[in-house]
Amino acid sequence: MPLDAQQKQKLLENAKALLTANDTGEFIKPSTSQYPHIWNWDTAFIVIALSHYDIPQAKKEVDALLAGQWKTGLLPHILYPNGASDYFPTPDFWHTENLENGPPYPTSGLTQPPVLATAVKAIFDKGGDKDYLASVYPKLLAWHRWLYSARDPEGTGLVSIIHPWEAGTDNSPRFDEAMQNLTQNLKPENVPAFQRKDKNHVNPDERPLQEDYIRFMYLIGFYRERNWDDAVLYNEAPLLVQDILLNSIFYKANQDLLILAEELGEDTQEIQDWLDKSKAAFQTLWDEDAGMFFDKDMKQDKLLKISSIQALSPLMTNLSSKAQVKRMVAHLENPESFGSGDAPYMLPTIAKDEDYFEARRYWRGPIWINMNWFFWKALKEHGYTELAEKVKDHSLELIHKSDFVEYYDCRDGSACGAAGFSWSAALAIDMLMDA
Ligand code: 9WN
Repeated sequence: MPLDAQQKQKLLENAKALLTANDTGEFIKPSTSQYPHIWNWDTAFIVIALSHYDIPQAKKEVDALLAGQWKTGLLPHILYPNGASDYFPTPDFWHTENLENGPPYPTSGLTQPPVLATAVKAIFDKGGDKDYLASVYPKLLAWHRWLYSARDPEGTGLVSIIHPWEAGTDNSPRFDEAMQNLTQNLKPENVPAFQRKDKNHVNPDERPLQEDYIRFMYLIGFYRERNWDDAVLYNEAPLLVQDILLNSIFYKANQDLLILAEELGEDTQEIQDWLDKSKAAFQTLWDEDAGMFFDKDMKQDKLLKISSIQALSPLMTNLSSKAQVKRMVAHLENPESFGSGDAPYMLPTIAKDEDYFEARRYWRGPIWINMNWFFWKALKEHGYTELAEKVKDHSLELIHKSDFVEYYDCRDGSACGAAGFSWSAALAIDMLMDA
């Protein structure tokens, strides 16, 4: 049942209160206990919410994130401006502190989906502050340039991830095959010693498995031994995947960056070229039989055919044909896979009829509010108003029922993962305040 006006009002107040409660003074953290540092795309989602009601704070969050940018242009996935905590990996685990072209203070050496340009555009759309825009634009451009130079040096038009954490959907079955291949010959002495802390805060059945963590840490060990050198990493990375979600988000971000460049009177040719090339390259990921786009394992030159919600993420852009849009929307409506059926809530991150589906384990099935938010917006853009409203209503109902948690069980809407999760609150705010 969709929420009534009073329930929506209360939800909005609670969502704003959660962001305030998660404010450390320096930055708003992703969750009350599990994630006490800055995460890249989490901040962007928080900024989108703040752009509706607190522009100064929105700018402060953007600036806090950009303060961790590397000299190379890399905008890292985790920033530790507040030092170590009980989160693992700790700042020193990455060995990024003494790099010549590295960050101003310890950060991770990986990146995350580039939502930030879209968040900055949300700020600009509300206030039209050109001086502020001029101060952040070069940093956004530097990050986007880095994504192409470091993660697509061959000029395919699509960037590759070198660690599942860069996709933001860590243990998704989308990466199972590539992760298994990379570690076939993995020797224990090649895995840095580590102690997980994530299971102190969250039920282990809802977190990645130990074998996933061993692979995550193996990759970090591999890269830190190579001093996070971009060229070496791309050439030697044991994992190299053209990630469909990151590339869709990047395409959208470049469209937004282009609008911002025009506002500033900057030359837009470089960005336009990125968009043209990327649009053409996306078609290499389309699978006509499945009616969706798939990630590509660059090591095996092979599409990774998993029926995931991310496989439909090109919907958030205008890069697919009308026929492709129709095929993708049909998956969202299908009660057996992503639609509302025996498991009533939308949108599970892995299709319910996919062998890998696990209702409560992290990125292997549960509903994440950021994915719902992307599809709510995408469906509106493509004119599927009713379906868009349904995805929004489900998202707000889930939060009303089970609070602002990290992810939700599509069978009964129950809570999974970390409590007090900022982006669940932030994107509810955007859904509720959308004009
Ligand atoms: C590793 C902070 C982050 C999100 C990611 C989500 C999770 C971290 C973890 O939490 O990842 O980066 O420790 O599990 O997968 O998308 O940004 O909320």
